[in-house]
Amino acid sequence: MSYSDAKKKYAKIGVDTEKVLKDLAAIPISMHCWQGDDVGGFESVGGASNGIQTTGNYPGKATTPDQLMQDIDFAMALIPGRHRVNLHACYGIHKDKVVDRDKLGPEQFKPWVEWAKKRGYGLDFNPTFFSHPNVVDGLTLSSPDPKIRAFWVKHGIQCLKIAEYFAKELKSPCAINFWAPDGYKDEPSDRLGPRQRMADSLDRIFKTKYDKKLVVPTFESKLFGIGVESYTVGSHEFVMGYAQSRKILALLDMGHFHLSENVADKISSFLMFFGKVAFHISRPVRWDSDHVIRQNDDLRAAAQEIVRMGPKNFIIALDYFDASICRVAAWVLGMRNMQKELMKAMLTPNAQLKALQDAGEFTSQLVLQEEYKNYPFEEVWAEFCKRAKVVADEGWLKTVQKYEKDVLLKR
Ligand code: RNT
Ligand code: ZN
Repeated sequence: MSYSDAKKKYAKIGVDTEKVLKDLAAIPISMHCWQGDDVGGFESVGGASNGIQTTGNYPGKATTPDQLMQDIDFAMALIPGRHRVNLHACYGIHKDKVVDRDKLGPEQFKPWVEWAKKRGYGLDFNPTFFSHPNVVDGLTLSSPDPKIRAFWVKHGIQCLKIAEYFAKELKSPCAINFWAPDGYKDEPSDRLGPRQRMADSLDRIFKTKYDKKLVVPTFESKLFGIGVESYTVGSHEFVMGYAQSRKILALLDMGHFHLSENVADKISSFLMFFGKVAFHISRPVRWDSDHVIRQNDDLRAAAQEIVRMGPKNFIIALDYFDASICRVAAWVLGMRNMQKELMKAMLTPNAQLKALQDAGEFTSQLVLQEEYKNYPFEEVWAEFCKRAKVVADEGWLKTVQKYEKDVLLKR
């Protein structure tokens, strides 16, 4: 079947494929720099710790800023559309001495901004509340030690400044996501105190002046972590309550809920009460394992909700890190999978299905939901890639494998 045949078939069910091609091209996805080096960053050679865990030892990872930028560029060239890059504070670029987290500023991120400007990427940001000796007894913003809290508060404040710098320089609002690993391995005797301290620390951070049009803070919840099995300070309820009352956005990470929970179902409620939804698209396998996202039912359901409620109301960021496979391939596959699921959702006559739901026509709804899954998506995807001048099929893997042989394995 050709694209024009597919276009006709979709037109019969009221779907305008040309509009889909245009709309999908306008959805930026924030690609996480940390898939490139197992959340290592450039401060020490120690790797990720304090609630972040990667598994695998695949060769070729980026160990310098130039390598990481080069790998991101390589991946982006195989992904249709224009996208954003999501940086973490631990990816600051330091001259001779590493500047500690409480003193970071635009200076350490200048090369990233220059690079992003040249390439046309927007930048998003994250303070790094892990992989640092000031994570004491697993706590940062909620530590009972005021000095530890002060250190992390200062870090948060500096990060807001960096986010504002990104947004101003690149003329594009910067989403800055706050996630802290704070929690306890075993049952605490005081569940309230750490939460009060975390709320107070965050209040001190957000008291800083920042341009609310340019800097968009989001706050991410989590159910548990390895070594933090019994209690997380930033639980779902805590984050919802804090974000709602302070008028910032809450962020949903697909790996941060009980595995039987339907994360997609949460989106409509978030949208109603926050106006916008921030997302970490991830794939938990038995736990918050951060596997590369697949075209599975969870991703499909999330993409459907995003499309039904209008992609403009979402901040879509990827968050996974697999160190057991080629890291560049992991980026390309995940980004394309996200786009494919968004496209599938856009190619669905959502208004028609909604009307069937409202009319109580559940048989037709079920049958059509299933039958539409087999419409010629592939041709529309191929057309999308053709117009974006990237390979539509698995041919991109060979390109990555050549890059791996010529560049990655020589590191
Ligand atoms: C951790 C959170 C958090 C991190 C990144 C690196 O469980 O998902 O978003 O993955 O900040
Ligand atoms: Zn996350």
